[in-house]
Amino acid sequence: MTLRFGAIGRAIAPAGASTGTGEAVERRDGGEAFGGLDVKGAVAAVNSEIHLALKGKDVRDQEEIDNVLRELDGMTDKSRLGGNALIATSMAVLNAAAAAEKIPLWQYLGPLMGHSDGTVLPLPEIQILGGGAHAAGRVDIQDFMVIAVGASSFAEALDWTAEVYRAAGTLLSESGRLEGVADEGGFWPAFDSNEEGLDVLVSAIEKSGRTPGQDVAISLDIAASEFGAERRYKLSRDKQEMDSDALCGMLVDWVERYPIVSVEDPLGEDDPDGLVRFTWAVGKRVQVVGDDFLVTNADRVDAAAKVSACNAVLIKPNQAGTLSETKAAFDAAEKAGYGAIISARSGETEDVTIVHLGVGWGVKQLKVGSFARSERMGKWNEGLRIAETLNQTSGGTQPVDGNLPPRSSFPWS
Ligand code: 2PG
Ligand code: MG
Repeated sequence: MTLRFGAIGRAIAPAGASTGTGEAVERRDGGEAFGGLDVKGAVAAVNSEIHLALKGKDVRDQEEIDNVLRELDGMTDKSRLGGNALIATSMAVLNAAAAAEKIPLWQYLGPLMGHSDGTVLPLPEIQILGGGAHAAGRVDIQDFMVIAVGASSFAEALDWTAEVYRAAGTLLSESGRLEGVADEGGFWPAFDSNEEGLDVLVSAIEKSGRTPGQDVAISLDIAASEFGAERRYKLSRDKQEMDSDALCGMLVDWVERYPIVSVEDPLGEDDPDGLVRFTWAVGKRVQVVGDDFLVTNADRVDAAAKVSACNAVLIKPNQAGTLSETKAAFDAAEKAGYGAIISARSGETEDVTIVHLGVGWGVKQLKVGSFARSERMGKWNEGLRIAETLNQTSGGTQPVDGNLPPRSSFPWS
């Protein structure tokens, strides 16, 4: 996006391997080239139709521009021009607006969106082991993550997690269970059961010198839609097929026995009753996050809040298709008293816009995969740079506050 006076905004659309069916549709070319995954059609849409529709518009009016994009596409699922074409444009517009003001995007967003400058740095949620669709189903559970709930700053949370990641790598390779790294940089493990992942996390946290639950706690993305449909779930690693109640029971048991503070997509996107039951069972103690179920959609967040399905929402801009709709989903979460986590995708790029959205909008948690691979590290590093600027301004250390209480009273705490 080039403005009349020369400012430039640039953005790249990410892609997900485990997508919710309600997401904005990503437009791919199909056919032979690149296994059908080429995006020449979406790029052509940006350079022709979208270009013509936006020419002469004021980039400071993000909502107006996003409305133009939505109406131009004309489909509720954004499949005509492509959710990838729309979100890249929408983010480029915002980046151009900040560039025109010659200030970083997070700073531009603060006053514009009614947040005071950088009062919050999001608490990092970092993957240690990758599974599910990100590791060819090597374990059924998709993300085994940690959250440094006891850390007092963004930098400290990263330091602690780096040590946990290193400890997990050592534990896995020493026991012959390390096969490589998965899509988001977490270790690709050779486990005989899903629960082994939880044991490795607890051991890794301890090995790194931290107290599980108090300093560093566990967070899981079950991504249950990937191994279940119509309330039947097939856990290949455990050689078990379960109904909704049984899976719910297994996860509640894990919450009882392990220092878990957050569980994402515990049941399938087509199992709202299961999600309500799980939230009733553990929602007071842990964060229950809707990703595939809520797909960054304000209406879905409103509807979920009415029946208490989940108590937090994952915010992924490309699920919504425009930034205004992404913000609306976040606002709906705030209104409902739901937690929010701004998140990258498994198919990521060097684009760091989401980190700025997190700080600028005041989203309290940030999920961008593991502590490896530059498309991930670029985002953690951007957070560090923002934290440094804030520290210089305030003359102190900017705290992180993920609104996640630690968990205690486990045998090891
Ligand atoms: C998720 C994301 C990130 P994907 O499910 O939360 O872990 O994965 O981009 O494949 O949907
Ligand atoms: Mg998810």
